[in-house]
Amino acid sequence: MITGLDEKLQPVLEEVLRRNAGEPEFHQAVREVLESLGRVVAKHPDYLDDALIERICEPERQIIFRVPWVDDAGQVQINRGFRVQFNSALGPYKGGIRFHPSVNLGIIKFLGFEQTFKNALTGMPIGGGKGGSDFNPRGRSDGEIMRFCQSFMTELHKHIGEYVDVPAGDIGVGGREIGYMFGQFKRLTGRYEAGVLTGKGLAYGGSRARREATGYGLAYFVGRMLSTRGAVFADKRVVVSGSGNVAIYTMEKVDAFGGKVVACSDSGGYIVDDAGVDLDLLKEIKEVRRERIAEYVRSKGAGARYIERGSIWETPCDIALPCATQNELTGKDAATLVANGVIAVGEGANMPCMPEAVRVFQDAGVLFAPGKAANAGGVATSALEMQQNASRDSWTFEQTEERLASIMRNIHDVCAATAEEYGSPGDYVLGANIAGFVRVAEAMRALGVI
Ligand code: NDP
Ligand code: 2IT
Repeated sequence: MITGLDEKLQPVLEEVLRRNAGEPEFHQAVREVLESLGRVVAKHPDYLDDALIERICEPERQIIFRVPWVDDAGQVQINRGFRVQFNSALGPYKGGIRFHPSVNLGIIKFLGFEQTFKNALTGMPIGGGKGGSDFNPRGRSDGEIMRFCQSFMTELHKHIGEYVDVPAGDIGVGGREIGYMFGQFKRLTGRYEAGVLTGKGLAYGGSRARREATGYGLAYFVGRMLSTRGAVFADKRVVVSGSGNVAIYTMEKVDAFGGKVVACSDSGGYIVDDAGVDLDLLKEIKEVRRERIAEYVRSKGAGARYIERGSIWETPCDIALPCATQNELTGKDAATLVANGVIAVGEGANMPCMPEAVRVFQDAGVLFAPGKAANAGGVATSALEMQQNASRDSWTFEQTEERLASIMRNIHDVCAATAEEYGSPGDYVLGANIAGFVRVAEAMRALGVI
């Protein structure tokens, strides 16, 4: 007997655990969604028909391949590449590519599963997928990154396309890597198929505001969530973990909303700057020089401090925004945040809060925004990039950001309304899981048993 799960969904989870052995992150993601679905099947038992939920938990296709490349010393290196095409009921598979040494099949499956519901929540015609490699980009030269990306795409190009599967960035994959991958796709296929990848540079078919979209979208979502309690970002102390794409543009929008970001991190440690993190300096260190966060304190001088390792969540704050990676915020961290008076938590990363942490926040009445709703602005703007590519158009920054803001308002309101409809007002986890599920399930049902 699995606790917290509706009796009728027990065999579904048991089967997922059995046939996906050794994939704890995938188990965690599936379990969290199934826990929310108990109320759906109680109201609409027909969702139990035709193994619909079992099919949603099984990826449509999983591709694993060898990625050989030559490093600067002339040595041959081997990595493993993945693309999991999870669900195409709503549109072509869509989701990022992650380059990080921790990548394995279970990680990519958890991300593809989450992506399916996230993409459904955007209301745009995109299915769910994810890819990546256990390649570690840290310390690699531009030439090595390029050769790796070219080798990765040499296999991946057989499986993607504007109407098939549209990858983008994620951890370790930003504008530079997307450029190298698009270049190799174009060379291999002889086609300028701009809509095959998103997150492209503005020089060759990218969308304005895509780089900013995940972080800005998170700030819009959390801002609207705060407003349900009459609160605002202005004058709040905010802690943002990570210092990559999502973290930096979250900080930029929080700043614009009048909040004060006092801490951020990378995998080596975190910095605290009570005067407010200097974003120009942070961008210079992270985006241009590609250095470690410790460098911030050396460049900034007095006032800022660096804490090697340790938990960034010990920094007292009103609002916490985890934007680094999965399971980075434990139950103990959540208890510390609650003790320090946190009022809202928003997930910029995918599944950064461990299940115990989510329970601690919800039991304490802290506003909690789950990643599949709160960080959907990135993929939503990717879909806007696909629209611009398809119509051979290019929109202004303001126009694109306005669309993003309206999509985030809509996702927030759909999650809130769904939570209310299912008897738990203010439970955004339940609202996001149910609203995402219903959209995917309805499309799958209409398409027959496929
Ligand atoms: P980046 O590679 O730009 O930045 C990642 C940041 O997180 C870096 O500061 C990195 O530190 C830190 N980090 C990564 N792995 C770990 C780890 N194992 N332990 C501690 N810190 C770590 O990635 P993104 O900003 O694009 O992605 C961050 C999160 O947001 C991920 O969960 C991603 O899936 C999610 N996301 C991204 C979207 C996007 O559009 N890019 C959209 C929606 C969600 P270091 O440099 O030391 O490794
Ligand atoms: O997790 C995510 O939503 C992303 N990494 C962005 C995916 C995309 O296709 O833009």
